[in-house]
Amino acid sequence: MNISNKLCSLLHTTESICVLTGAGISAESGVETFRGSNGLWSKLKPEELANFDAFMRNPDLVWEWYNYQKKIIHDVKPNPAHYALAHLQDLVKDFTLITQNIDNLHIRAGSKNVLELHGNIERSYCISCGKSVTHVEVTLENKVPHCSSCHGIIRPDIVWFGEMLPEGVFEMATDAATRCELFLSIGTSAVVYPAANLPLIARKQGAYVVEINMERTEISNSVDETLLGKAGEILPQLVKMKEEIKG
Ligand code: BJW
Ligand code: ZN
Repeated sequence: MNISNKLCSLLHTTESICVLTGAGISAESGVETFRGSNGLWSKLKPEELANFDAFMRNPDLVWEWYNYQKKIIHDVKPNPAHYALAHLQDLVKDFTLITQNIDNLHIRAGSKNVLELHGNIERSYCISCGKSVTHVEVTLENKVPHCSSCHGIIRPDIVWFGEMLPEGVFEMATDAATRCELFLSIGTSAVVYPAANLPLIARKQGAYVVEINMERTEISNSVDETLLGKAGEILPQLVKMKEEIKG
């Protein structure tokens, strides 16, 4: 792995790291990414699934899709990139992990206080009374689950296009991006806002911003360093370097 002297010396000294992850970090676990030639959305149109109007038009179809996704996610395991980040949280005083992923794999790997910008497929809530539900029974005959309190329709706790991010979460993410010394943007195409603003906010506030991705992205020209390759190979090496420094 080729890293700059600047990144090497920052790894030595920094006690403040903020990380943003996207679908690419889970690719090596077997979860498909969204964009790109083999991404989920090369086969499915996001506008038919990933917005509230689409859900209200055809909740059966949307639930069928998320149940299928849930099963895939349930059957996969965190990969070395998830575990490396879970370990990194113990090596610095100020560590924040922000994810756009809904797959719960960071938490399963042992990461704590994860800021989930786009929700979590393990949770659902009632669109009428807001009650949150952790386990929904969805049968084939009755695909749309209903609330046990008010009989309203239950929806997955996932942030679709045009929806606000969970209250307070983006603010905490912005705070962490603003105060960190090193910001890592990992496995995200950086095209979805407001998440894509976080690396830019961090850089504006003086952080050193490093991107880890298989290919260059929308923000490659705006970051300090791009490490091209698999997150599952690069991250364990970076974290090992930090660990060795700590002794
Ligand atoms: C690897 C790898 C390996 C592969 N190692 N790397 C016009 C301009 C600007 C903004 C907007 C606009 N029109 C609308 C908006 C706002 C909109 C938006 O950003 N749209 C853009 C797409 C244009 N944003 C919103 O609507 C957000 N809300 C909002 O703004 O609220 C305020 C508001 C409210 C009301 C009105 C107006 C404003 C909400 C966004 C919610 C996003 N939700 C989704 C869908 C979830 C549904 C589902 O899961 O099924 O979340 S979209 C989808 O994209 C998902 C992801 O979290 C998100 C980001 O994708 P990500 O993670 O970057 O994945 P990919 O696939 O794109 O990239 C993977 C990368 O990994 C690639 O680069 C690979 O190379 C790399 N990779 N293997 C390392 N092994
Ligand atoms: Zn209800």
